[in-house]
Amino acid sequence: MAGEIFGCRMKNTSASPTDKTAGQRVVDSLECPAKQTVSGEMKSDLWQAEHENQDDNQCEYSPGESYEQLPDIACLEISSTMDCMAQYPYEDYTYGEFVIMSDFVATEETQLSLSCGDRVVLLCAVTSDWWWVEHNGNCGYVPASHLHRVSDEEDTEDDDPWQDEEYYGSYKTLKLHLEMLSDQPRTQTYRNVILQNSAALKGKRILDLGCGTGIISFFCAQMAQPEVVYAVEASDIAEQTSRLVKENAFSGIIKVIRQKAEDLKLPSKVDVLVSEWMGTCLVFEFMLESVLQVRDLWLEEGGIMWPSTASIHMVPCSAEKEYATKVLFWDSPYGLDFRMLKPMAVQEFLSKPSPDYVLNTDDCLSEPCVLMNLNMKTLKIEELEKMSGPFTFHVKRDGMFHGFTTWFSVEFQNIDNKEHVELNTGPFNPLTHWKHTLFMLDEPIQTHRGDRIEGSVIFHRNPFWRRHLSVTLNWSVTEESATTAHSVGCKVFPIWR
Ligand code: 6LC
Repeated sequence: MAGEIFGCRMKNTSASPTDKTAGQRVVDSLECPAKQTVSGEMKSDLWQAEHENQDDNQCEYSPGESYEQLPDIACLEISSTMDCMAQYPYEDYTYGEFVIMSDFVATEETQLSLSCGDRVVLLCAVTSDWWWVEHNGNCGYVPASHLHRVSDEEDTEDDDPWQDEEYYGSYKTLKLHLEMLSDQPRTQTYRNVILQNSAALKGKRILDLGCGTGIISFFCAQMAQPEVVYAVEASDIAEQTSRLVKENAFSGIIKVIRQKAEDLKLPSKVDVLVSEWMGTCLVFEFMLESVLQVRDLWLEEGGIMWPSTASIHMVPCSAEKEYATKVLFWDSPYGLDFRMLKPMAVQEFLSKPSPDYVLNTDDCLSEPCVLMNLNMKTLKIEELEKMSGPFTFHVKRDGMFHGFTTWFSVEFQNIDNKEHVELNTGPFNPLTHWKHTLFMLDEPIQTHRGDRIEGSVIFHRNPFWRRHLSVTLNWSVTEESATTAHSVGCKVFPIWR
């Protein structure tokens, strides 16, 4: 499902607690002391995440530089840190328990190296970026961006990191199913896969995970002659799917199972596991985990996974209109000087990606690249925790570099031959309901033909909110003849918690 549905209509509910001016500066280290904090409830209908990005989350200094500004509290008694807290303006960040969102390797003696999932106690929010914490009796600085509060709510037993109620609740009405079914490139691709493999599917046992209204199962029953299709669906829409199966006289083949795939019990393993599990940035929603679990439990050795592979693509791009309407707007609305609001605008509008972006191919500054390629037969669930890929782009024309756009593609390997069917959601293919995802820099960079844009992307799965992730982008821009970059930056984008 596209980001538009799951969590993409975010609201920023608070302004930055600091008056720090946004915008990237050249940094001499790619370690990102970005800051992202989140709170709030899921809004059930559109599955909105309510975020509070308390600060701009783009690097604008080197860790060394910021460290020098930190008070030397290494020698403070813990008991005095409450006084310390009172002196600092980060009231939201009171003494309390936090979890480490992604690995942090200390580069200074006063910092603590911590691993994703470690729990720490915040002793003092010293600056907006560096917090003083305690972990197993040791104290040290950690970038605030790596911390996520363990609220009382999150501690309670009935708090669900998978947000199943909201998640499945959003699939119980027709709205999202209409959007998915109306997406021709998506739905026709699945249809083509079944059609091309109809002979090979004869007598096969098929499992359609997250069948929704059952469209893929219907294609199988209509165009192939499988032994059985298990149509597994956890949301209430399954009731309608059962009625549709009866109405269309496929009860002999399609067995609707209203259950979470994780709780599935089948009489035997299946030959084919088909699912449409892809979300914003491919993995958001992490329905992929359910698919992998079911693969490991219920797919025959040598069975077919559809999709068989998935790739994440990216390109650096100009986004003049986005930048003009969201940031440059504040230069002189109605002839007035509103420039002082620009840092706030950057914080409010550019700290999260735009999941409904439609990239015009003319705005691509280079050829796109594949960041990551996942093999559905071999991918392990643990590998979803942190996924990364490097990139090198060769700028093909002069232009403003406003950010990066990502999309995904999936391939379906044919059963009987080496051919495959592809669904590519990118700007060079027909638009799908997933659209494209734009990640904007705080400030655009003028680039020229021949420049190199290099760096890496890291997807960190949220250790609490299991359907969410953050995307860390590190980049440098180097002129054709130069050996050192003229611009380096880093930014962390939550999707959506
Ligand atoms: C597809 C989502 C559908 O899959 C939607 O109807 C949802 O209720 C169902 N679904 C998701 N996870 C499971 C699961 N673990 N067990 C059973 N049904 C599930 C569109 N979403 C994406 N393509 N991302």
